[in-house]
Amino acid sequence: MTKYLKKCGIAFYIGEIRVNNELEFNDKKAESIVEKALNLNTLSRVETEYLLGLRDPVDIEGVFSAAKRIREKFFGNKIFFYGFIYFTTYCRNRCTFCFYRKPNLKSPRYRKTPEEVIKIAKDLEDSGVHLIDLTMSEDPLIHGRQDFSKLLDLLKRVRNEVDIPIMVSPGVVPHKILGDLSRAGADWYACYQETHNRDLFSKLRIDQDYDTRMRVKEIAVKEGMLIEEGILLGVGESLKDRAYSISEMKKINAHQIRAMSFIPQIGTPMENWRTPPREEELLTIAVMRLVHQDKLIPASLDIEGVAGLQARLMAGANVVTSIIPPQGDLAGVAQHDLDIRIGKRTVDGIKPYLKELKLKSATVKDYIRWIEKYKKFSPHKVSS
Ligand code: SAM
Ligand code: MD0
Ligand code: SF4
Repeated sequence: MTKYLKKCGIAFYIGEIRVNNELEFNDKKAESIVEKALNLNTLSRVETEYLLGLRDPVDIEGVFSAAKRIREKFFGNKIFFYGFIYFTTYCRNRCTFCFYRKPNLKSPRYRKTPEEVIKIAKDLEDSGVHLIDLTMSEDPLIHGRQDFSKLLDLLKRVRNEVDIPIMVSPGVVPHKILGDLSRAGADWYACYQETHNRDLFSKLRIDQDYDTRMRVKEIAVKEGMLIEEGILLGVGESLKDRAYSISEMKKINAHQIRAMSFIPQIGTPMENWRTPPREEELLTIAVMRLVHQDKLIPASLDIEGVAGLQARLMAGANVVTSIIPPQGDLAGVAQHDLDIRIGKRTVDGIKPYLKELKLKSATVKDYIRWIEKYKKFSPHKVSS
């Protein structure tokens, strides 16, 4: 990534794009749309698509600068960190983009014991993360048998052992289980649609139902959890599709929204696809910030590792996700081993990159305050 992000005085270069605090535009229409967002007005889908289509580095730089200003307005210079625990990689599904799809013999398969997960969660908490993300593939031992007791027991045990919020990313679960997850201590339910184009969805998430995957997020909110929604970039979607997704995320009131570049995976039907230009992910993050101003937007370490972190933060992201301890023998999703073994996907590994941008870690209290503002009911108490 240093190939396209070079530090140079106070400005940064991403490809040809200079990132600083100037709000300069060649395109007057883009400028007026960005001003509308800076004045806290909601952008239409057409305006969102217009910004996503910008290609002049000067205009893109202007959008990044505006996104950074908006992040500062709502979050100051504080960034949140998420620890990632992918605790079972066995999956019953066949998503075409995913390394862990059932028929793939090339992906590492493992199931971590509850004791292993608890140890990793505690270590992550000690290292300074603000949240533990318990992620699983749709493991046939759980989803296949529709027996979620293992997941609920694990969640309860982790809840008892750590004092920071918890996200679960278990795939689609029955509605009744969402209430159980909430009561067992899950603050967040993450479930990414990948796209809001139904035709494309059916090509990506083979034999899965679009409406079921949307509805489960609605129920999760009713059950008191915050929700994360996300899209993949470079999987055959148009700019219109991306803009539509950004508006659908607003419609469901997602509290955290993400865009991740598709990374081709060996042994899958999409292994020969190209990964999209990174500039597109950065512009999508920035436009998401303009539209979803006060929400959480990840800079995932799972796409380019630490090398891609600063560019995503400069585009307006405010959460570093996919922090993985080196000792746990754990995998990432899109980059199953990038930077993990060498200990760079850790809180200590990323802090210097934040410091260079004059950003810093939020406190756990800051984070809990944020989620309490949006949660219907919360077990977390912040004194003072
Ligand atoms: N199995 C659960 C599910 O599908 O909802 C949760 C984990 S799933 C592995 C998490 C997310 O990783 C997917 O929703 C997708 O957005 C992302 N992902 C998977 N494969 C990817 C790839 N090749 N490139 C980029 N992102 C990917
Ligand atoms: C990430 N690999 O944050 C993780 C994952 C699941 N909730 C998150 C996609 O990039
Ligand atoms: Fe399984 Fe999730 Fe991968 Fe789909 S994205 S194959 S559900 S792990």
